[in-house]
Amino acid sequence: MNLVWKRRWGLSLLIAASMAVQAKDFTMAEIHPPTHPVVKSEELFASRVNQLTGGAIQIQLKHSGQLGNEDQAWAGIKGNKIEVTRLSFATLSKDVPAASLLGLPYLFRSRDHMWRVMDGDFGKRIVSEVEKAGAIVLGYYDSGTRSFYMTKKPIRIRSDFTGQRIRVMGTPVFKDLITMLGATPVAMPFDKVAAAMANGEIDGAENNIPSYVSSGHHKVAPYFSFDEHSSVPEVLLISKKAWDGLNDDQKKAMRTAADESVHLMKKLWAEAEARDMETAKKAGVTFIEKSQIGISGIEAFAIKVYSKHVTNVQDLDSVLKILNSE
Ligand code: GTR
Repeated sequence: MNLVWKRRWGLSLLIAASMAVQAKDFTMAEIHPPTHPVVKSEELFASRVNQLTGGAIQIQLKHSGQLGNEDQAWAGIKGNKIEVTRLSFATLSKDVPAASLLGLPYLFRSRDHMWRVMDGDFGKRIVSEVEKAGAIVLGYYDSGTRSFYMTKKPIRIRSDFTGQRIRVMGTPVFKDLITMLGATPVAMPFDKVAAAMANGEIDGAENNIPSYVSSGHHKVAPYFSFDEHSSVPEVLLISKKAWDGLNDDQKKAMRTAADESVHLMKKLWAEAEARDMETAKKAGVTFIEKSQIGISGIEAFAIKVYSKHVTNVQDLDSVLKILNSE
């Protein structure tokens, strides 16, 4: 080998070595299975990050709860065991005060209202509180509205809650909502709910349509009442430590990939809701439309949680602004 070739060879070895040093392997946790629309959106996110960073960042998506439930994923982010995840804001409510407000019943009048709020000042408050808790918000995913579904009889009026045991996410707002409605809240991780409904430990739960169907809950709880009591968006996060280790181009690539993924999710979400409603109907689910439900009676009890959970001036200001915003 002559000197010029030796130099070129040495240089390419150096470049390869430095790329190997810089390549980052990130792990991403997700509880949902591939049949849930969010997993397809996350796959796009991971592949676009890989493409846009020229392979310098590889994201291994661990779906179907391979890494545990959402509380464990959030603990993994804070403890720097994993780098990326998607969570319900309910999971963040202990560490992110603004997140618990998002669980307040009947807070948003429509999905468009919710998106405007998340894209406005309240969204900025969330971003800064999440950062203080140890993570960077990359985007918000659509997750529709949550409604009640029961194993033996439908919810139509407020008194239908009496004596029922209803699963909730482990956050105070959701627990208190069930208590205010006259039922007993039972907090448990999402992956335990189908079995608990099948063995009678609980009488029902609440969720959006794609989660209701992809988890198989529709097979054991065939009475779905569209009361749409809450609309909690979900969040795509990266740990602060992982974020701080990225250069500016990589950060930009992450944001672009997240935007594309959020955009795809909006489209997939609408498709999944329509498709999963059909699947549920074919499986024998009875849907109770909003017009067949005594919503105002239910709402009157549900909103009692506001006085318990909106207790400081900042939260009161945020909630009033949300309620009064277009
Ligand atoms: C789903 C949501 C999850 C989790 C789950 C639950 O709709 O996507 O993040 O919040 O509900 O009820 O635990």
